[in-house]
Amino acid sequence: MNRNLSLELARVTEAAALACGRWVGKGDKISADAAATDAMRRTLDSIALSGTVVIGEGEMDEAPMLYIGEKVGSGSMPEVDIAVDPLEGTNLCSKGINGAIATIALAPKGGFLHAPDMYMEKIAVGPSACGVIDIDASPTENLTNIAKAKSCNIEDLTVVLLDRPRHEKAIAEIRKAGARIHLISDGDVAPAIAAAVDGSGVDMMMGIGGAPEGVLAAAALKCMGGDMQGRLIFMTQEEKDRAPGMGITDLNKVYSCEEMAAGDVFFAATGVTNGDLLDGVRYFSGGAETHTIVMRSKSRTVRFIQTRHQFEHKPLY
Ligand code: VTB
Repeated sequence: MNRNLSLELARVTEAAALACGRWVGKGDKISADAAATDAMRRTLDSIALSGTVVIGEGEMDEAPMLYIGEKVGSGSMPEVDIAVDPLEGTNLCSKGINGAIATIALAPKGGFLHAPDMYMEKIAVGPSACGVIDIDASPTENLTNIAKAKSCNIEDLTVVLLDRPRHEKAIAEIRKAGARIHLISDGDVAPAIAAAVDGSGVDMMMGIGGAPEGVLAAAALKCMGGDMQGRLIFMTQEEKDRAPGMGITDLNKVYSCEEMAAGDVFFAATGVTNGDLLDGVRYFSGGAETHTIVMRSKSRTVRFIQTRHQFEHKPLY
């Protein structure tokens, strides 16, 4: 694949972030999401690729754009699968809370695990703890192994979890083990990636969140040499019945990064609100500044891009 795709993807997430950036704190998550989705969809069509959305805004009948199966891009080669979350953390954006991002990942055809509209149990760390996590081990065991791998004490580690009753037991155990905790109200993709960035202050992200978000995080961690394991959670009989159609026979299977995002993977995310990983959109007279991370698994190059946008020269805004 053409390495220039990385920078093209940065344009896509920048456009989405700039569009929903106007909705930060306005209390309207639907309009914020629609603005991000529309901008992402339009920018994608200017890129030389033939893409199929495999992780998107929902099924065809429930999402007007970027729905699963939608074809995007200019129609020329390469043929790729696309995973998007134009606004990951719609609540965060509508309330102006830290941690909202616009994100996209791209893989060769068939590269992404298809996991629409369901939950996933996840554990994610950076390169310095690669190979020492086990989703079936207790939080204490994982923290002990991560601390050993990072040559630090458990007390030095910070774990990010979604603040949900389903995580009460894990939270209690992590506290007992001595690690620091950062509870978030939404948006577990950015902290999973932050775990792979030295100095971000995040060492591990764990817990149950969205499966599509899990696949996006896996794509990013693969590009950074981090580690992640995911297990789909089948909550209802209907979800279990859907599994064979998704090509899933073992409902308890633990997926590695590679199994969730295979092949030459590209990833980009732009901050909408500030966060551990990225700064949010900042406006100035006549324009705005965005902060983006863009990377590719083949080269493992991780770029942080600070971009100044001049609206006078960008008819879209
Ligand atoms: C999860 C998480 C996402 O929404 O999907 C969450 O992965 C929904 O969880 O990052 P609940 O059903 O427990 O509310 C996000 O936080 C935002 O899309």
